[in-house]
Amino acid sequence: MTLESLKKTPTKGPPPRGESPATAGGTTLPEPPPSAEKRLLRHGMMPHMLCPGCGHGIVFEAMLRALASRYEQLDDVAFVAGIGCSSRVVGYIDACTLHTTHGRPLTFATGLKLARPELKVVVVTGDGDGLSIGGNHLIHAARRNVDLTCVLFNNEIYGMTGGQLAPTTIPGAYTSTSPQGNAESPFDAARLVEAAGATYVARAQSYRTREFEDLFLRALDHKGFSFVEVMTDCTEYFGRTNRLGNGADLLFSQARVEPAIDADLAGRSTLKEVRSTPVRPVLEMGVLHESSRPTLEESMKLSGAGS
Ligand SMILES: Cc1ncc(C[n+]2csc(CCOP(=O)(O)OP(=O)(O)O)c2C)c(N)n1
Ligand code: SF4
Ligand SMILES: [Mg+2]
Repeated sequence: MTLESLKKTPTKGPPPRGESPATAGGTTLPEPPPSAEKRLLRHGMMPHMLCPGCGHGIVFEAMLRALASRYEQLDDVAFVAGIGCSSRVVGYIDACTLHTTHGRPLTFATGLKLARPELKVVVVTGDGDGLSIGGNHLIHAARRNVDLTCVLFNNEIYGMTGGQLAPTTIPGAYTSTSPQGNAESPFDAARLVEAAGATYVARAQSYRTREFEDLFLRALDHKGFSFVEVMTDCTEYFGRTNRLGNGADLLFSQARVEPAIDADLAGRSTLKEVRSTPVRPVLEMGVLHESSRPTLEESMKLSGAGS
């Protein structure tokens, strides 16, 4: 291969400074194809507002990857969210998105689904949005078995508003409203919605995005109220206040669900700190419940229900 031909061969990586991708090396290069998940982004909304290392970004990218594996465009999928850093991510999806009021995305989503049963409706909520102010709406959406998918980003804290105690904060954790350590017991969100009547319930971690993608796609396929709780990390408030290290350390702390990884990590300095401060519980992951019963739309005999 000659030097000349090498110059014309598109190479990976960014072009040298001052050169646009289309003219790098004095040769007109084809635009690199966007990665599948980037195709579904609203590029005009960038840069996004998530902090560096925030687990929400990892989960969001995984959501987009899963969606991109199934949809060329999201014309028939609507995303509804409440308020919070987690809820904010729907604003970055190139689809019909509703950024609603705090705790109420499931009410808007229920109305949308009843009015347009042919749409696939996905709710994105946080542990504060979905379990605290919006907890009542969550149990009733599950009870009604509305045919929609709810993804709850559980970072065990109110991230957006400065790190207050959430109903999922683990005992002993320091937050801006529990300076002596949390004295309350947390909700098990997944078991709560299962008891309320949800027909698909799963739990995943930002540490294992492929598993999350799989569980999320199965939720989209499910007829009835499907719920995916995904454990993620607020580096700025939960991580920093509890001295749990950076985003990578927090991801490792999720790995404790695996006894072999736990044993390996136990000797590492960052994890020693995890053990002396609140220890995160080892939660059951995967599909926790799956059943079948008529959806609200079917019971109401709405045309388009079940599509
Ligand atoms: C009626 C109302 N009450 C309170 C707030 C303030 N508020 C905005 S987001 C939020 C908590 C969000 O927590 P979570 O859903 O866990 O999202 P995170 O930022 O952690 O992803 C609160 C209390 C609000 N916007 N509206
Ligand atoms: S405040 Fe926490 S949850 Fe919000 S973007 Fe920053 S790290 Fe993420
Ligand atoms: Mg939260």
